[in-house]
Amino acid sequence: MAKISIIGAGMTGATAAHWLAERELADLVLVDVVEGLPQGKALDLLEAMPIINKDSHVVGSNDYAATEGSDLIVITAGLARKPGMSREDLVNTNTDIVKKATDAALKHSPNAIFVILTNPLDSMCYVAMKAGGLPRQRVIGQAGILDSARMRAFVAMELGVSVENVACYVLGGHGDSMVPLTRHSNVAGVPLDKLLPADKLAAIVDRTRKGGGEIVALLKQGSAFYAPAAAIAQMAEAILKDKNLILPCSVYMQGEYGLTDIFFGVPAQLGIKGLVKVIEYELNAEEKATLERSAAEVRETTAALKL
Ligand code: TXD
Repeated sequence: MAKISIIGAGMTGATAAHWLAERELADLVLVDVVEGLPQGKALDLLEAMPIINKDSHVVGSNDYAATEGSDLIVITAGLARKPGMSREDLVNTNTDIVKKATDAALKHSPNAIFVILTNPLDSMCYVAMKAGGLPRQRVIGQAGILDSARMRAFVAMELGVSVENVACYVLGGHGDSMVPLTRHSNVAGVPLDKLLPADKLAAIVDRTRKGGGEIVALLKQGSAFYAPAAAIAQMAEAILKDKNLILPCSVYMQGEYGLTDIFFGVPAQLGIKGLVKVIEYELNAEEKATLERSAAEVRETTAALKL
């Protein structure tokens, strides 16, 4: 059985464990700094396995020794912004957390692939890659699957079709400047702009861009976790089953889309070694300009990192 360790047993970490346990894909380890939290959630999840007839093994620990020999390390550890905390404070704190988590996890799993969720996502991927001295194949950030899934959900609702028929592609940084590619998105092969009037399509794009904020405003505390965690499970399955599945993920740019030295959301083919390759769409001038704006934002945050 493969082994996945999830660092950070909060809302997204524990929910990812839940989705993963249902897939019976790997043995699971939850790690957190809070005493008892990963142990309690892991035990509760383990006790659910007889009910759903799955043999996923789940343990929780405050010690990285439990992660020994993991194939995949998922980092969700981090703090959310608290009142009085600037975005910069948050970046510095999470940089420190992600750096230490990467180091500690690597000591016990020197060959693991890293999937990052902690925000600001694209910059935290950069931190993990640099801190671990990892090749780009082994650090992949989750953002695009979630953003694309939101857009798919909104299109399916608007048109009254199955989500299975809706393919949407959202590229770019994980922020309000993300780039929903409406021209490439379609329903059963029919481009979205043939199915939806321009104003409806624009409203869907806008709601997608603000999708994270919509959930935060409703929850009042914390942020989305079901969908981000489901995205982690999909990435883990693509990697561990060596599916060569193409998913929108944040990966380190080496010239693709004219971008270098930042993590950025692009269609990425995932297999057993992590990133196989980046898929490049032909973009028109307007799409290129939107992508460049998004890249500039990511570049700015990444350049300000205290590594
Ligand atoms: O799509 C995406 N990339 C995002 C990202 C979608 C949802 C959430 N996104 C970000 O993930 C969010 O902005 C945060 O930066 C992380 C985790 O979000 P989550 O909602 O899971 O936060 P929680 O519930 O606060 O959980 C974080 C846990 C919590 O239990 C802390 O005790 C733990 O992280 N934590 C640590 N664990 C291990 N090691 C260290 N150092 C540590 N510090 C905090």
